[in-house]
Amino acid sequence: MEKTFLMVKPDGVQRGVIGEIVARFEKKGFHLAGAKLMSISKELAEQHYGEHKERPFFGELVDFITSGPVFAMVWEGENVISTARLMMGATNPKESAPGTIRGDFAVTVGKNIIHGSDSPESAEREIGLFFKQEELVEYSKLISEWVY
Ligand code: DAT
Ligand code: MG
Repeated sequence: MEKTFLMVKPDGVQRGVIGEIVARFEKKGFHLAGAKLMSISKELAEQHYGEHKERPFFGELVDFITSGPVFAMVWEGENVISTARLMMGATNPKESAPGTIRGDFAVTVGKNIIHGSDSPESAEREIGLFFKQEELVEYSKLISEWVY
């Protein structure tokens, strides 16, 4: 089954919306494969956001993502990568639709609450950066029969 990497950013942790965000993916029918509250080192932040290293906001982005704990997660499900991006909403909260996570909880692009992988390649890379194999749990739930 497809997996994606999602992360409640430091602003989401400080604002107390970890539970609401987890609840949205649970209620949708996706399957939680791993999760942890953690701090991100500067090195990990620079690797994670490597694709943006030439952008003018790169320094700010690294400072922000290392400014407090994050809640890192791996979720599983059919089309979970693209569906999670839809549930997150547009990168800039001024364009994210109400009903999406960023549309409901965020105001500015610098503090947009959640990260989600944007492709199968980035999901694999980001899961590998943040989680050891033994931190991902394989288990089944009877409810899956009512989702698929
Ligand atoms: P996304 O997080 O939706 O995948 P992205 O990969 O383009 O968006 O950018 C990563 C993060 O960088 C984004 O969540 C917030 C920040 N960011 C993007 N564009 C920005 C901008 N123009 N000014 C400031 N921060 C920006
Ligand atoms: Mg991105």
